[in-house]
Amino acid sequence: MKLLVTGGAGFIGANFIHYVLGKRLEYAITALDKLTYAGNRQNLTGLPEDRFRFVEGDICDVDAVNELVSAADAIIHFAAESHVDNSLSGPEAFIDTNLTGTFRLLEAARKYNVRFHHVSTDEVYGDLPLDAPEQKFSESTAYHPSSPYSATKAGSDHLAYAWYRSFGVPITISNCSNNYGPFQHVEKFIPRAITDVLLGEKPKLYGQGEHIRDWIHAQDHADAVLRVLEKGEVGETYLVGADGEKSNKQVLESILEIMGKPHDWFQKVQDRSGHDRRYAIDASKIKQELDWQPRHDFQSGLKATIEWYQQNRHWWEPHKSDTEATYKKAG
Ligand code: NAD
Ligand code: TDX
Repeated sequence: MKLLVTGGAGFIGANFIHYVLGKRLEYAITALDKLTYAGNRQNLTGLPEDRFRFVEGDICDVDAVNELVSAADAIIHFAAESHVDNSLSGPEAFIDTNLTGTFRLLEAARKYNVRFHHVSTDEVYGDLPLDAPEQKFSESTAYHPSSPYSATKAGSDHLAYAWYRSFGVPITISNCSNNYGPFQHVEKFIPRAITDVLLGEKPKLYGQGEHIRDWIHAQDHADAVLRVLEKGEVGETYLVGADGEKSNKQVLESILEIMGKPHDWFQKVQDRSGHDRRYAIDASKIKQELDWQPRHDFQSGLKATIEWYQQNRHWWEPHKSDTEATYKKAG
């Protein structure tokens, strides 16, 4: 099985490649990645040379995409501009990569009749109220994205489905909740907070910290994507989550406790514009139909993630000051 993995040098793409090459000895992977600020070639070291190849390139580049897709059995499409805050300060790159890039890949999949798995997010459904814990997103929830990031991801989901219905491209889609784990860029909440504490800075909580995210370890997400690729039904969407709902304040308190700081050792900062209140996934379909289960529990996964950032300062330290400068510039 020859996979083309887009965005393989990013957080979840890299976790997926390590997971699959370790678990499936009959698989070979080519990673296509533009190496934007979010991509890091170091995420893909130590992989078997006879089964892994890295290509630096853009998913919007028709020739590069056609050449790679024609040689693949399946595309796993992770590449995206992925950070909500960046989409508020500069949405254009999100249109280019998330919409035009997905379109280019789908056209190549159509031309060469290649299986296409589209990796998406629960943010396409908008948000849920804080005071209705019984409400969760499911495959039948209406799309209602709120940020430029989630709007472009929603658009890319619609393109994938349309290429199935209109042209018969064999697609599947997965919409996952918030991931954590090794290799996550320091712009995101959990790594930003961990690395702040490691540098002796108080971590930042947006608003009052009452917003809720549904956390899943990136390796559990990787396992779900592999399951959908191998057992999923073409044309179907699968929601992926691990029943990991926590408020941002609870997450921060757990990080501070594990790192030996007082539970109120954080600073409240200006809230995100249009901040989604709560995400929560009902993952019954993938559990029942594809026999998938998450394996990591949040507390031990968080502890291991903190240890990874403690042990890999060389990986994140060069990017920390640029990231904080970007936040400062955006206000
Ligand atoms: P990331 O930002 O860490 O990685 C994205 C990767 O895509 C980077 O390596 C980057 O260089 C590459 N890339 C960007 N533009 C490209 C282009 N034009 N051509 C080729 N490569 C390009 O993102 P992530 O957190 O790993 O997310 C991966 C995917 O999973 C995204 O599609 C995202 O929407 C989705 N997702 C993420 C989460 C999460 O919690 N992080 C949750 C659900 C779904
Ligand atoms: O410093 C911070 N302080 C803070 O309170 C940062 C960076 C974030 N936050 C809050 C905002 C969110 O409520 O923490 C929560 C998580 O923020 P992010 O890590 O930016 O993630 P989120 O906006 O929820 O989106 C993530 O999950 C869904 C990924 O970035 C997306 O790619 C994915 O689709």
